[in-house]
Amino acid sequence: MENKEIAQLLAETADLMEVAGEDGFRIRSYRNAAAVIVSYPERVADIVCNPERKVTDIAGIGKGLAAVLAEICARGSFERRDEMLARYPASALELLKIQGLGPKSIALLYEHHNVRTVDDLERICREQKLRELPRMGAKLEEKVLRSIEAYRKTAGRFLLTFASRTAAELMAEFRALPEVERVEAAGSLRRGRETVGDLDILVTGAGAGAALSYLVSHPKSQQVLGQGVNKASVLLGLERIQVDVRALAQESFGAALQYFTGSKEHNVALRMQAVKQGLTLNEYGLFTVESNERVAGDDETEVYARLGYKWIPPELRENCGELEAAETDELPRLIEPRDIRGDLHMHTTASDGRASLREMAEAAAALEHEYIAITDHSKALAMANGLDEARVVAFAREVRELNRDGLPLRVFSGIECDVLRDGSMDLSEDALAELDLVIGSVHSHFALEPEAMTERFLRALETPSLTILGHATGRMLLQRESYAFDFDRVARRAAERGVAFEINASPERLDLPSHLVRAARRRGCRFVISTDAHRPSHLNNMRFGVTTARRGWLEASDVMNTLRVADFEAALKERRSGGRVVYDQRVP
Ligand code: DGT
Ligand code: CA
Ligand code: CA
Ligand code: ZN
Repeated sequence: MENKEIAQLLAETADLMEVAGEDGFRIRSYRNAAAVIVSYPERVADIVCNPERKVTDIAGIGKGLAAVLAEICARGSFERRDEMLARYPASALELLKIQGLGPKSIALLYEHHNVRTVDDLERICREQKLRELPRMGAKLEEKVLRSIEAYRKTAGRFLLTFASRTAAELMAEFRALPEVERVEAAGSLRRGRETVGDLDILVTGAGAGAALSYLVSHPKSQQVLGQGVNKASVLLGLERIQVDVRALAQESFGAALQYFTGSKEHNVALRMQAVKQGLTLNEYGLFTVESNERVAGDDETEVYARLGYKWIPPELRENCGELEAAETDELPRLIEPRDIRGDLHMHTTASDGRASLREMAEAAAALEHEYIAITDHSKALAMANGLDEARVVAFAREVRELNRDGLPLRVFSGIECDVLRDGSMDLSEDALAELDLVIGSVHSHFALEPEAMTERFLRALETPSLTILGHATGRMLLQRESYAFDFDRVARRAAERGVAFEINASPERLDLPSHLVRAARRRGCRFVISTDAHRPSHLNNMRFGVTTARRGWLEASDVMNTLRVADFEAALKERRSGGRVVYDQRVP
């Protein structure tokens, strides 16, 4: 059992105990243990099973918890959790995710109205019964209804990182089975959507049927949703992510890959084109209507070619103009991970990062970057120990010196400077001008009126030293929506000012969203793709940013950190001297 799974069992039990109004001490000790275990560097289950080791040696794990952990490792649950689940339905855990409702309110709703699910909760609010309960009111009713709406939009979806990691593990297991030939991911995962509903995996070969049996008896399978000759579906892991696996004949693999990659909208449009040409397209192949003769199927490129299209990269398959572009051979040459030569947003122990400048530089060099920018926070983020003017000036000097004495790659001095409420910068222009590069980011006052938020950005864009707008919409995937502002006005001004938009590759952000990347490109904006790493391992997230860029139709030439170090430095200098970069004329 993985640490994350153990931690989740403890945390969920603590939540249910809180609903039950139990003793706070126990609840805190479970929560504390969950936090310790989830970030513990070794597998806690291995320690529990090893007679030579004592799990109580881990700080925060006492005798009582040691017994609980032994029970979890032996049978996947523990007594306290079973008691709680006998008392409350597992769906009560879902209620805790509705913002505005605490455990006490949930207990009240359960007692008075038998509210067990989010649907129950919605009904009680609509019937205006919530307001009758002690310490609740009409305002809360409205708030809960809004929270339910937000919850439904994200419920049952997973971050792209989690989905791709889970799929990769499972696919490696399938590939290791005898007589399995091809194993490919399809669906939204293949299209690189920032969140994924379920995993769609396709398998061919004589062993494909065995892959289905393997899936339904997988140790992590929580529930089998269905098993047939050609398809099996399970809910996997404690996250209960749905996995659909299909066993296919080699001759229809290309057609199936095309069909199950979607999107649905892209497929509908493609099938209409097929019909116009006297053909039918389904997951088994492309056939003539007249004689039902197969004209394509084993290869995806051929399916597209037979319909008169160039092969379309999965990231573009959203029925947003890609078919028209593929017909006239005007698809973009999308940027690829290997085009990236540097990473321009990362933090160190100088603010809220976990590693030193040198450690980050070494990790980035190991990824074959040619350069990085160190961009710690500015002083407005006091909690993160942000830099003030004096520290910025000293830092710029330090970086100049370090570059002279043997860093593994070129380091640019930078800052992630807060854009304050009124659009002014957190640091003086004199200090900012000492640095090679300045990212302006909004980290506060998210709830401004749209007009005020737009003005805030427009004012920030006037900052002479500003190089990049960081994670411009502020969205946190599955948690927080973008704040409201007039993106188009900001993009137009950014293009005029030569300020680049960041595509923040952090899997929780992927900000800019791809549709805005595309909109900004049409306005002539430039981009950078950066990881916003707070520790060396985060530098590996670059590929998710590249995927987002691809979904926004970007080519390498749209992205500044594809430049060689000398050219990148020249571009920074040009920007500094007030010179405007001249942009290509974009095709709308
Ligand atoms: P997700 O899982 O919600 O993140 O999104 P998808 O795109 O992976 O959707 P999913 O798993 O329901 O289906 C995978 C693909 O299979 C989908 O993109 C297109 C195809 N597909 C599934 N059901 C239908 C359907 O009823 N009509 C059409 N045209 N295509 C479908
Ligand atoms: Ca899917
Ligand atoms: Ca599916
Ligand atoms: Zn930030």
